[in-house]
Amino acid sequence: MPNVTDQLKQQAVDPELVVLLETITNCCQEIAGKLRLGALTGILGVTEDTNVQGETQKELDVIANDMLKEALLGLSSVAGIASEEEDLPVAGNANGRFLVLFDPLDGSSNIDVNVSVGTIFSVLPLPAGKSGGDESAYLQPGRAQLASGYALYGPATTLSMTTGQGVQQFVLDNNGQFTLAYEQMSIPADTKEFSINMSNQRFWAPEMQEYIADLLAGDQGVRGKNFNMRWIASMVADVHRVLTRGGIFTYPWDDRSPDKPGKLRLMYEGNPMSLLVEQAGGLATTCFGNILDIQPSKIHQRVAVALGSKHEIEVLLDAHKSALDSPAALLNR
Ligand code: P6P
Repeated sequence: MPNVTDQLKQQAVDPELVVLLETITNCCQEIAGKLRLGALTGILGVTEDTNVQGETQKELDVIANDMLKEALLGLSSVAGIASEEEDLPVAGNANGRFLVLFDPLDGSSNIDVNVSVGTIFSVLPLPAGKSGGDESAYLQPGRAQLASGYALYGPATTLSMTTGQGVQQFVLDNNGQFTLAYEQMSIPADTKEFSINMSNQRFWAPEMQEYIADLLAGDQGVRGKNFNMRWIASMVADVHRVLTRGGIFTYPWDDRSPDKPGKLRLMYEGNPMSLLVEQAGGLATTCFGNILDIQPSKIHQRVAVALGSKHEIEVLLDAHKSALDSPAALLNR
């Protein structure tokens, strides 16, 4: 079966983009190796204590960040990178053509309890006249992405990726190769499974409270069918389940911080995942409009997210159509 390089070449992807995506894939393979050893690596946790070697203990997500940053900035094609772990973008090669954004280890609070975490990445073109050290170069709508994907470090380490020709899923095999497992991932249009952090229920907008209440009412309510719920609290794992068997994943606006659109980040969580979901036949919305159409204003800006099975997202959008002038809607334009 083909590996990532074979698949990208078969899709006639730009050769320099192939090398860039291979570089990310190789980093994900190294990150998987570190995670697999768990506490034995001596680099888990979130403390600044010294580890067994007497070195200052760094968070694993900082280590993953530094690995991706060093590898990508070493490519002549990369004009710059932006990361959840970096306050500002980091300029790369002055003649580079690509900008790479990533969340090096999403869900890292789950590492200490051995729950799946992931690496999320997004590739944008460098706009003419801009440099990779200039934040404004990155502020492009998600629809401009050339590629996006994630590695999921779970019972298997998988890599799901799109270059605009559907979503391919690869599995890390015993030879250290990501081997193609699914050529076209497809999200079922209907679902009976929703994914939300129910502990925030009292903070949601009324429209979201009503939409979720209808799911909970099951076949006794207006939906006329029962639903199941999942919440892994690791976006990569929850989105992977949606890509694999359908469902709706949502982290909506809530009034704990009314001036924030949502918890998740647009540029390196919302946009890359939304491109994958749309490429797999699903929908990705803020509850008020397509995530991929948002014109970003800040590199670390947040966004409300609801993504997954097309027909279920349409029910959610219908539930929100009377709230288009609400605080949540105005913040998520
Ligand atoms: P909560 C992980 O910290 C993360 O950014 C996403 O991966 C995940 O979906 C969400 O936050 C979980 O948030 O509030 O349920 O802990």
